[in-house]
Amino acid sequence: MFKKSLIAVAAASMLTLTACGGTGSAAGNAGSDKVTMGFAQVGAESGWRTANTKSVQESAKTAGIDLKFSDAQQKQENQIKAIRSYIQQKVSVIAFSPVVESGWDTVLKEAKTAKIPVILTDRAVDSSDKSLYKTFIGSDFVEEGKKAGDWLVNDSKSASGAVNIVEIQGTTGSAPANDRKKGFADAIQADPKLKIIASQSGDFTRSGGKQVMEAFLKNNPKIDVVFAHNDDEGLGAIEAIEAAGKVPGKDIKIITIDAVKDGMTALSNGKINYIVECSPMLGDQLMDLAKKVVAGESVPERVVTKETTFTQEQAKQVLASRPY
Ligand code: GZL
Repeated sequence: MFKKSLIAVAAASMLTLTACGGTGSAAGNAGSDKVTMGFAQVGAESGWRTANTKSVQESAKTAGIDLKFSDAQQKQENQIKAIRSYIQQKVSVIAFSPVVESGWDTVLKEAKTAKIPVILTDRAVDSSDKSLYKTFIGSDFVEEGKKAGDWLVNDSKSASGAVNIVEIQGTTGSAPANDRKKGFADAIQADPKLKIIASQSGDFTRSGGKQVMEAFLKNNPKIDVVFAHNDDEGLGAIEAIEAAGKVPGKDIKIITIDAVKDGMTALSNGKINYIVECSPMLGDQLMDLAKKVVAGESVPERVVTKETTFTQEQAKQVLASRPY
């Protein structure tokens, strides 16, 4: 009798703990067919990230997936903590955008041991063990950097002397920063006039882009082009260029990546010269992949998002209809 009541109390306290912890449905995932997803987001550093978060949250609702969401303020240790908490909560599936490429094997092995599948979204990890995640959905960042470089090679054809480029990189160690840098550097090798004279991280933020550009302007008398790894850094660079009495888009050309509303507005106003799109609208595909993974269906190892590029003329035509 005593043993039975002890078990009953233990079970009740478990449910109470779960319920009052507000960290998930009392049933957790055991026994219910509702899919619960733990999503560990990078942060809220850019317009792209805001649009991506909105896409994930709205798509989860539409898909009937119970979403647990965390914002890591761009700190890897916070993402790892969030993933560990999702493992404790026994979610059906974990999805996250790794803020940097390295340092994930330990926590991903913990998820694997707990038999919780993981989906990488937006950014990749450099782990050699592909069994640690089911699939990676996101852009081809090398291709994005190449598109930016190819445009500059074409735009600089008629330039007579050296074309001095300054590069405002994304978050140090992140897949988009590493790969966009590589794609751009490879592409501009086509023309020896094109030289990267300075390169520094602006951490994908507008304030970071402004600070880095202020330093570039102070230390480099002749800057012809800014290659910023995202729109927000480019918009910060515009502030610094204007404060220095120069005309962005004319005295100093600007190429960015993302194509969020503020970037496209600057492009249509002639302050940015070219934008390579990087779509944040990954929510629907992510939820579809999550349901398949939880159901044990096979999914492709890699899902590359489709995206395009915009000139100033094209931005003017599409700006009003842009969803983000
Ligand atoms: C790219 C994404 C990058 C964006 C930035 O997929 O990870 O992070 O280009 C964002 O705007 O901060």
